Amino acid sequence: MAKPPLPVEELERVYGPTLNYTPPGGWTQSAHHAADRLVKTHCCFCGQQCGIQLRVRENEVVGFEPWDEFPFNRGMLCPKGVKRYLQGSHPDRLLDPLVRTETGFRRASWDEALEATSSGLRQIQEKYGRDSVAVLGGASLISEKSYLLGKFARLALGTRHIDYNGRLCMVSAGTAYKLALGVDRNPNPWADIPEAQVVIVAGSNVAECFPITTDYLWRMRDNGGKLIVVDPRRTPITRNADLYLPVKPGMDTALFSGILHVILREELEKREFIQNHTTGFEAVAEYVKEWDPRRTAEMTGVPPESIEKAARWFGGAERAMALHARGVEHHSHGVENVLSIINLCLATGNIGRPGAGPNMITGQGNGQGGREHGQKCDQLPGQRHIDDPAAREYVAKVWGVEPDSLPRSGYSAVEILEAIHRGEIKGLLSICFNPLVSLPDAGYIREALNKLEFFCNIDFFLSETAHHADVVLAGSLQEEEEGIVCSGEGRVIKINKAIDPPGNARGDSRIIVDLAERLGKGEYFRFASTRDIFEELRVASKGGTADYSGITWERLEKEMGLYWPVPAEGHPGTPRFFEGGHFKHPDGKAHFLVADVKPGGDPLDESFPVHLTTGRVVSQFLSGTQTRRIGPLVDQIPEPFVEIHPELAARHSIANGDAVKVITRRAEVTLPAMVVRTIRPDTVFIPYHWPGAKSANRLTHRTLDPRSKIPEFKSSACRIERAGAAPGPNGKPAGQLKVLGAR
Ligand SMILES: Nc1nc2c(c(=O)[nH]1)N[C@H]1C(S)=C(S)[C@@H](COP(=O)(O)OP(=O)(O)OC[C@H]3O[C@@H](n4cnc5c(=O)[nH]c(N)nc54)[C@H](O)[C@@H]3O)O[C@H]1N2
Ligand SMILES: Nc1nc2c(c(=O)[nH]1)N[C@H]1C(S)=C(S)[C@@H](COP(=O)(O)OP(=O)(O)OC[C@H]3O[C@@H](n4cnc5c(=O)[nH]c(N)nc54)[C@H](O)[C@@H]3O)O[C@H]1N2
Ligand code: SF4
Ligand SMILES: [Mo]
Repeated sequence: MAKPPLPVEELERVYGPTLNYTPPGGWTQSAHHAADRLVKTHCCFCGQQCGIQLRVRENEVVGFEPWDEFPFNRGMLCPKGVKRYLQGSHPDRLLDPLVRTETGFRRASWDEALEATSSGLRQIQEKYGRDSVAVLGGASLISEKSYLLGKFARLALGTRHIDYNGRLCMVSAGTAYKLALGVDRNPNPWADIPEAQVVIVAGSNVAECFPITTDYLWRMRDNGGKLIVVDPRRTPITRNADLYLPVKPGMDTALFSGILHVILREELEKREFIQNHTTGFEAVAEYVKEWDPRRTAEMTGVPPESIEKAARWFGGAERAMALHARGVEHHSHGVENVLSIINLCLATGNIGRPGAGPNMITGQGNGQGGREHGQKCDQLPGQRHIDDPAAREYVAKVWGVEPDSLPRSGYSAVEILEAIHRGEIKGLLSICFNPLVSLPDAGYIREALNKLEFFCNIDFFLSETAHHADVVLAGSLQEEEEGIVCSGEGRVIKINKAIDPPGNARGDSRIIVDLAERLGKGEYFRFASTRDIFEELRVASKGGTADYSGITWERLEKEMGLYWPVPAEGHPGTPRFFEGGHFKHPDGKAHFLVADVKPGGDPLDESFPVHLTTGRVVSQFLSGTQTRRIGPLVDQIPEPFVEIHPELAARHSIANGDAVKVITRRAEVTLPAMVVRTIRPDTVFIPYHWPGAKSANRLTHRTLDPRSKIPEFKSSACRIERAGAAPGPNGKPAGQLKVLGAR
């Protein structure tokens, strides 16, 4: 029985004006409201987790103030952090549970909505078996909630299938670090960055996505260090870079193999380190032999001189770092790409010291913590593997169940949607995830959502995905429940509660606990507060890789965070990993692993001769559910666009602002052209924060990295056509699209 999404007009009838809302008196007014108190906490958006003080009056967040003492950002914030406080009082905020009717949603009581959810899920399981229901979580959730959700899936539902939206984000990096170094955590604290003599930034638009990291990079350069940027686009930080390597999308492994080739040819490697602390070097050295600068240049589009210069700088430095984000990781060979960066650092002994090491830049607010305590399909708390007998035994004991009763590992996020599409999974509970906008091949994802027999979504706004739900449960914003997250540095920090959920909205954790009760498993979920959940998480993580047992909320507040592992209460925490060359594999060594250059899953051909890559802009966050509702952020960049190099534009008679049709093997999307010299002439770029007809993910494909299961968001094959001079956003000609200085 296919169920169409409910029409938006119906939602507007229930929830008043939506995306065009302006608060009475304008957007800045509430910043001037008098506040009763200030609450020290962290930004709800990216993995930098800047410290911020929320200004609170009664039960409303009315503004913010910088928190100058928090060491990571020292009061600095980006546009999203500054405006985040405007979400809570938005008229779209879900204040009641909603239940689907023939024509739209209607408000329901909690009793009715929770009963409909528990019976909806139970009936499907009774009919089709336990694994016919899946759970999707998210890495914006505090760790207490993600721990709770993992336990809920395994104990209350007994399903194998739980995964989370971090599957779209950090998993290629996490998989590669685990394979090479034995642990999935960022090795260096950010305070190390200014100490480096050379920093490579690969596949990260740091200025727009991690604005505070820009400050660390500039301090590195002020200290005399050199910045190398690897990206098909000259992103804003590239303006001050010492060397820019304009890599072709998907070709990072070739590029890093070429750089390592030159380092070995010129004998810049650190033999003693390799000898004493690593395995597998010879195979990697043999592999990169064929990647001489000429061949590398042909494959990557990076000039041979630049490859040699990068190699000499990196290989010649005492202390060098390589920071990478989704540009290298969002590929069907994302794990190889990251391994090639780790190999470079290992060969030059750049790891385990201040200013030296490979580092992943974490994306989501709790991108690191969200992948440690059990909401991944293969994981139990403490970064333990769910199929490891000792891990099963330990966690089962903490939970008071038999090890055999714990399900085994299940499908990852995209695989869950595929199983829904083929009818194997029929019921879904999803929280903090907007797959319709964020997963690749949106047309296919929509078909899958329409096939669900029962779907419950927990969110504080009605996301595009929630339009497909049978029940929407009004959950909580980050500032409405207290708990912990782990920032990109590996620093566990405290999120403080500023207000109660407004209206009849409820804390996410309470909702999940209530559902467990109604599913007859309440005895395992006797949590009166998120503090109770945290105390159990500490015990459940004890002895695991991500050991939080020595962390207390009091210590986090007093010490402004602690880097895990913290295996005992007196333990100082672990800001830097691998000091003295001690790695986390049983043999204590780092493992060189051959990173083989592989083609992408959607290859170019005559009909689709241009690379399409996707990503972000500074003023929007992820699928945009939150930031598309914040007026000043919308004004900054109102609409998506296609970045096109003037040469490619000229070939298709496209002028800046013209409507351009971008066509892939799956769909076509028409957007205004932004003609810029800052992108490779063989590549176009679209930011992905918008839904519907403007959604970049209608164009992308579902090929996954076989090991990390990450989708290949960064490389699809497309062609472009001029579709006329179209009017742009707000009725202005698209040519007047407001752009960032860099473009
Ligand atoms: N403003 C803003 N900030 C955010 C977010 C947001 O939505 N908005 N999201 C947060 C999250 S969850 C994440 S994951 C991060 C993402 O942070 P980033 O990874 O920095 O951002 P992206 O825009 O996805 O992609 C980064 C860069 O990869 C480049 N790229 C594309 N293909 C390739 C390739 O094959 N090789 C290389 N080397 N580069 C390539 C793109 O041109 C782009 O400049 O940002 C976090 N911060
Ligand atoms: N084409 C393309 N697609 C991409 C990417 C790309 O670069 N290109 N990047 C990918 C990456 S890196 C990421 S991280 C994903 C993100 O993918 P999504 O899962 O779509 O991320 P969000 O937009 O954060 O969606 C989360 C939903 O959870 C809600 N939410 C946020 N916090 C909470 C909370 O505390 N409680 C509850 N109950 N709800 C909450 C928000 O309102 C939102 O509706 O997108 C991926 N998709
Ligand atoms: S850099 Fe990230 S954490 Fe800091 S204010 Fe901006 S979005 Fe928030
Ligand atoms: Mo992400």
